[in-house]
Amino acid sequence: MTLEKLSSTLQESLKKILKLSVVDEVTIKELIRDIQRALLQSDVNVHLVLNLSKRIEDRALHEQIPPGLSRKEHLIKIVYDELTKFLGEKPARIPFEPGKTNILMLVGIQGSGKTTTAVKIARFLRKRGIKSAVICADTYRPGAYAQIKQLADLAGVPVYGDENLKDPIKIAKDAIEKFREELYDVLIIDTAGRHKDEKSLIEEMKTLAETVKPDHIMLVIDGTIGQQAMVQAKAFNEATKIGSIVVTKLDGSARGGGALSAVVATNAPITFIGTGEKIEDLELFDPPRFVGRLLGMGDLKGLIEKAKEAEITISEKKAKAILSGKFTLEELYEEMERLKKLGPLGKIFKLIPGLSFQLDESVLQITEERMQSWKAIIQSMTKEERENPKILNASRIRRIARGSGRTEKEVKELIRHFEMTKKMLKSLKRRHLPLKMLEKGMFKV
Ligand SMILES: Nc1nc2c(ncn2[C@@H]2O[C@H](COP(=O)(O)OP(=O)(O)OP(=O)(O)O)[C@@H](O)[C@H]2O)c(=O)[nH]1
Ligand SMILES: [Mg+2]
Repeated sequence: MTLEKLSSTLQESLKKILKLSVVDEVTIKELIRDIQRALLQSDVNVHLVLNLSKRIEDRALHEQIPPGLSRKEHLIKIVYDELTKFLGEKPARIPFEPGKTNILMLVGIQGSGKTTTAVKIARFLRKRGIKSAVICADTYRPGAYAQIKQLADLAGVPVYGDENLKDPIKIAKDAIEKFREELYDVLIIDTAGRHKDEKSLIEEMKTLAETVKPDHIMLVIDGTIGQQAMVQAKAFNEATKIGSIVVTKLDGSARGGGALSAVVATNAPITFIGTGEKIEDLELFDPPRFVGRLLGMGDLKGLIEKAKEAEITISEKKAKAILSGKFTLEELYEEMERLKKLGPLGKIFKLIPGLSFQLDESVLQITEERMQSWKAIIQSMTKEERENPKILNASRIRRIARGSGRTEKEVKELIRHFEMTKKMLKSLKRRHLPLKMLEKGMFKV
């Protein structure tokens, strides 16, 4: 079961609960069985699943329901709480100590995403004012230096490597000396993934770590590999103390559960997750947010943070107004223009609480061309029309079409789109429990 499927299955199970008029012991047990099945099929380790479900069951059956909450709300909150506890309750921290050159070493098997992640992390840190560079200590993979150089150049990240040297230790030492003199804050060492066999790979990592003495070792795990993740994590952890884990490829078809079990196996937290092939597809791992998304609750904070990164401001007030369906045509346009700059709209909309529950795909198919056309149409409207599109009758539509050089069909399409978006958001506001819980401040936003 992929992460996406896990997410929709969990959402389905919770929706089933929301529809019931009474929640009793039978329904609680049924929900727990649904959750167990979904987690097992996503490769989460069986012992972990049993522990987790036992805790949910105990609390759901015996805990007193806090005042102001219905039994259903309480049950959903327990599921959310326990899943969050399982992954760590606080957002990850960047392993970085100011005032010195921090050395971060990435390890992991072939193709797990080390090279890509090294550059992604360096870029992530540089964006936050932390002077970072990458070091190519992979002397096995043909063209390893060329690969990392190309990625690093693209991201504006300094890189050190030597194609002619076969000794990763010498390369790492030279690079560290050079960058230390230049007062770098963080150096990220990309290491080899391919070797004669896994044993000799782990042996090389051990020697490298003993000589270079990194401040922090990150294990990079491919989020699509399932149960093997736990075995791999254990093997690396025995050789070199793993400080934290990066789970890559948590986009598309990732099962994710195996990687999540690896977290528990090594007792190391996840610091970052990779969510795509592009250099900016990296997120600091935030368990409450992750679980919120998994359960379809989305996260307002995620949206606002993303907006910040793209240097566009969406105020929390505005985001809430949009979510409550209180916005005018003009505002809809402005928001879309902003959101468009943040990358694929679909990705952004997924961050909005509850929206992933009932997303109408056509709402997201907004091309540059359509935006241009809408801009012209909105500009041809009177203030009154923009604020209250209900008054748009046939003759007004004809006038607007003529004034904007667009067809009447396009004008109608915009109005329909607006109404649909508004309706969708309103119905969410009315029916969507998690959103209500968000407002009550039950989730950290
Ligand atoms: N979709 C997706 N692809 C990723 C992600 N991270 C890495 N990849 C892809 O995975 C493949 C392997 O990534 P690399 O960074 O070369 O992996 P590596 O661990 O350095 O590989 P070796 O050096 O051969 O051990 C590349 O095609 C990357 O584009 C991710 O988060 N999402
Ligand atoms: Mg590599």
